[in-house]
Amino acid sequence: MTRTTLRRAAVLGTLGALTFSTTALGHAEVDQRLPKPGASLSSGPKTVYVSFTQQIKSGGSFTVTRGSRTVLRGKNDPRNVKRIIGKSSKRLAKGTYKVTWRATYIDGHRETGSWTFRVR
Ligand SMILES: [Cu+2]
Repeated sequence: MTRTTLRRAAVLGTLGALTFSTTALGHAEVDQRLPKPGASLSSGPKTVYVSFTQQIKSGGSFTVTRGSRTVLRGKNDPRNVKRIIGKSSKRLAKGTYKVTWRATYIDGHRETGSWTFRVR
């Protein structure tokens, strides 16, 4: 490969990266979380969810943990392509909870995140 070819390849590579990052097609952001991060609730929730600004792929999940115990699991909401949801048959008891989610956006990027809330 000549020097010119290498330079041209580098320029094309940069242009490709710029085009991709400005388009950012399918890269979602967290939209809403229930309960809200840092919430202190007098009554335990039955439903926990995290929603995104765009559709996410199947295979999204979360765990809700209290100490070392997983008390609830969430998965893609069959009724909302932007949401991971978990429903408990009973209200969550008093305690501090951590929700840890993972999702794959339609551009293929995998993301994880977490938040906490409390039932007092
Ligand atoms: Cu992305």
